[in-house]
Amino acid sequence: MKTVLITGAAGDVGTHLRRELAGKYRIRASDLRGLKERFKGQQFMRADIAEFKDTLRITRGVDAVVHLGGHSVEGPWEGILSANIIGCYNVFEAARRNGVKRILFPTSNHATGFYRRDQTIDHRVYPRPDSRYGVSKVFGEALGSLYADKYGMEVFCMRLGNVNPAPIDKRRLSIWISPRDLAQLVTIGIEHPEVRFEIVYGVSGNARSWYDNSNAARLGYRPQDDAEMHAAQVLAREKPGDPVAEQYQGGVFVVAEEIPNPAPLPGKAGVKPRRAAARSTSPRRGAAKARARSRPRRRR
Ligand code: 15L
Repeated sequence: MKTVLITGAAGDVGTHLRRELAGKYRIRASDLRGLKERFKGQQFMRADIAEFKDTLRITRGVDAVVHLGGHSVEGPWEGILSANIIGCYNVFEAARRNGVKRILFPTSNHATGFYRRDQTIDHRVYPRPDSRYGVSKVFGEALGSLYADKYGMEVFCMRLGNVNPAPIDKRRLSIWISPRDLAQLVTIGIEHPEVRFEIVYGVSGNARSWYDNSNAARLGYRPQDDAEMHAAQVLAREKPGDPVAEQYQGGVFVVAEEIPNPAPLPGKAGVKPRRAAARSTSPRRGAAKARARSRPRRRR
């Protein structure tokens, strides 16, 4: 049985994945925080991925890494720099030094969030991040590409939508992925013999998808779920959103400076969403500027 390290294992996505993969792999779960839910036979190692010596310790002796750890939403640059840039580099470099070939990098729909909702994009489009968080995910994809080309590592990037038992709003009807579909995609990422460097979209087989996910299909992905079965319920409770955010695949990430952290550290309250305008001295001018900034000049 393969040993798989999951970083960020205490978060929502990590917990869904550990539940789905229990018994299938020898899981080494790692996080800065303790695990709220534990599954039989899964080992826990506390680690701060911003510390290189920690990443060297947790990547020793594993067959594959699923690197979920990091800041999972838009927020202050300092946090993103340390968790998603330095932390991501540490995990790749530590894996390389420990001879771990296969890395699954859960990137995000926010790496391409500034594509419009009337566009269908595939894995070959130029990244259009919608946030500093999105930029950090593009960094991870680029780092994966470097480590594949330069060091022969096998890197599987999954641009995840929203992992949840059910879609929570209209935007998520297009980007939802069920925990069991995520587990199927992760299993392909661990097992497929021909992974060198791949980008796929981590979404279920949603009728409203914005993605041409043929690269995932080529590798054998056959999603079992479709958000459409929840559509009537979701749309019935949908409230009108920000008109700018509504145009783009990334939604509120295209206008917000901070998004509440869905999984704040213990003792730290999640931040309230903050619009770009909140940083300006003149709220009205700030709002106009933020809107102008959030409108891309070109359409790809
Ligand atoms: C993400 O990349 C985040 O990690 C997750 O918390 C959700 O906000 C998701 O995107 C989304 O777009 O719904």
